[in-house]
Amino acid sequence: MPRLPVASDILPSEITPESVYLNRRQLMAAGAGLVAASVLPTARAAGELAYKPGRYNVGGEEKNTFEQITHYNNYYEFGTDKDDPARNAGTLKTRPWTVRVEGACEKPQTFDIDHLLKLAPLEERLYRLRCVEAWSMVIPWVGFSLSELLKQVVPTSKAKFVEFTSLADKSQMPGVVEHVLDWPYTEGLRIDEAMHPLAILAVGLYGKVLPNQNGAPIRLVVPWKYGFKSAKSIVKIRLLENQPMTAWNKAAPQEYGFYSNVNPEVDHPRWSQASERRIGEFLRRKTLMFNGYANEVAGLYKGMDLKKFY
Ligand SMILES: Nc1nc2c(c(=O)[nH]1)N[C@H]1C(S)=C(S)[C@@H](COP(=O)(O)O)O[C@H]1N2
Ligand SMILES: [Mo]
Repeated sequence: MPRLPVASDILPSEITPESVYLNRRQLMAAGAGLVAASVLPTARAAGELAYKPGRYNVGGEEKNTFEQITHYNNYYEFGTDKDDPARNAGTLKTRPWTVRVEGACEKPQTFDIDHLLKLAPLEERLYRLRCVEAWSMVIPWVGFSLSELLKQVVPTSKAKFVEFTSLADKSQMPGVVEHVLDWPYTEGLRIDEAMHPLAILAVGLYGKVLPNQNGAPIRLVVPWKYGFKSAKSIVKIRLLENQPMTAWNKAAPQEYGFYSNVNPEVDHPRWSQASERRIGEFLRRKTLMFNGYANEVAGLYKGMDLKKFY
């Protein structure tokens, strides 16, 4: 199995030239019939994103296929079966779309999604996603660090936590009429977790615009935490002084804590977290502390009892 490239393996000549970012504008103009393919020799097909290879890629592990990543999903707003989101998420309207960022900050703002796409150069990040249900995947996301967005609103010293809210619209999301969760889906991070460069806002995968079932048009990805922390189809981000409740915390407080760091030593009350099934594989893998990102993030939890703060 070939080792996957990491940032240090990448030659400067392989990095997508700045001019290619212009293609994002082309992508957006595509709907308006304004595609000027002749302007750029490197024109991409509609729906493709311009990005550069990113940092923190996992090495030595095979990517899951596009088919697996887009047909084995958790997105309860579209149903609770793994194949429901692929079947039902076609009704999600991803334009126009805005993300409101407010709370303990100097410059609260409402960002249009097309503005967000230009906020920072898009990077591809090959990350493990470990679901709390003890399965995992390796996914090539395209996105940018969440910190890039948070910096725009200038958090104040009162900003200790960040809350993320997903869209909850019955007219587009058939699952929202079911009382599986207290809608809208919300999640939270401590501010230092949110500012960590590993935490990204993803807008694509496999070089393409994010499929609806994966949380289009913009979703959080926090690779050292269980998958449910990575809220999809985000419409609001709030900076808070106090730790927020989260949708899973409300639904089952004894099972889902605020931190939800991947930890093979702390079992879920109903099953073990020591190993996981990589989708597409037969043998189970050992679950890694912080999902394999301990070198990068363990320092955030120095001195904390991770059994207590699960
Ligand atoms: N809004 C929303 N976000 C969500 C979920 C959800 O049901 N609704 N499921 C979570 C869970 S449990 C996981 S494992 C990941 C799955 O992401 P993927 O389907 O893109 O692999 O999304 C997370 N984000
Ligand atoms: Mo999950």
